[in-house]
Amino acid sequence: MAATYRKAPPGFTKAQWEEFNREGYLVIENALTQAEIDYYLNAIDECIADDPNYTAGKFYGPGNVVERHPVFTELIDHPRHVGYAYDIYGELLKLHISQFLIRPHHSSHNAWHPDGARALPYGVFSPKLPMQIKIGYWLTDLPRPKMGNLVVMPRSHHSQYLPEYTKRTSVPGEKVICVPKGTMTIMYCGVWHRVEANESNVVRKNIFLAYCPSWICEADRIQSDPAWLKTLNREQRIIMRSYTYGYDRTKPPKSDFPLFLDRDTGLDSEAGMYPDDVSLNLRKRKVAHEKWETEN
Ligand SMILES: O=C(O)CCC(=O)C(=O)O
Ligand SMILES: [Fe+2]
Repeated sequence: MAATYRKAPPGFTKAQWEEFNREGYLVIENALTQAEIDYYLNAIDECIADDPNYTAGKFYGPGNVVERHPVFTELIDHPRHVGYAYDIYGELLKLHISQFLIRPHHSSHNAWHPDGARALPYGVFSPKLPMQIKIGYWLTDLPRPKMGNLVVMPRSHHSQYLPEYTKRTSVPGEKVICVPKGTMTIMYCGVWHRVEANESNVVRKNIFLAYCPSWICEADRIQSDPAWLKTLNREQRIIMRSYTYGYDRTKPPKSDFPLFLDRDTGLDSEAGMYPDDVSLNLRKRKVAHEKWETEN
């Protein structure tokens, strides 16, 4: 069968990777056109229209929205962002969580925390790299603080402790993310963050998609609906990692390789690393940051 595999879409530039690693987050303005913003806002409206769990004026943040609306399904492997996640998790890429968040005036909001495991954080095992990243699409203008903004503590992603953990207090050095609609953010899971109170009359709306390696547990599902999985393209289905045998998450079946071809070489593996008889699912492939490291 002729290979119909896709090349990995674009991801981090080296400068973006350095900034992301240094600061713990990245802000990319003008990632969405107005038409795309409206497209996503409309999908949120369609989801909440018949949702008994949604109450106007209250915080709402359902998970697994990729399974809920075809517009969000498209985001699983959307070429606007999936290359960034692929640059980190490579052939074992998995969707960790998909959410849209609605944060109206004076709605509940969270306190300082890092994402991921708390009692034994990911950073203990992975002090150099994020075990989870969160892509944010911002659908409403957030020009100033106190609009339900995401607040991060830059450069805190390698710290296991923050004195203000579980508190909502403002901390010197914190960065209130004030961005125009259409902005995309990428957050390192270990970075300490909280959410501002929303004292404005703007209802903050955004989408989050987190990615992780296949062997980290998913956050918003155990398995996906098999009938829904059948409607997905190959890459989307793989990225959902809806395996029935547990260890497949760690060692996915042969048919799930390659997820993508190398964006530069167009190849499914690196030449000269293994004898020909070692199959693709058993071959380690370098991810982008490993390649940059060897360049230095
Ligand atoms: O809504 C936000 O800006 C961040 C929410 C958050 O911290 C989380 O979902 O883990
Ligand atoms: Fe969080």
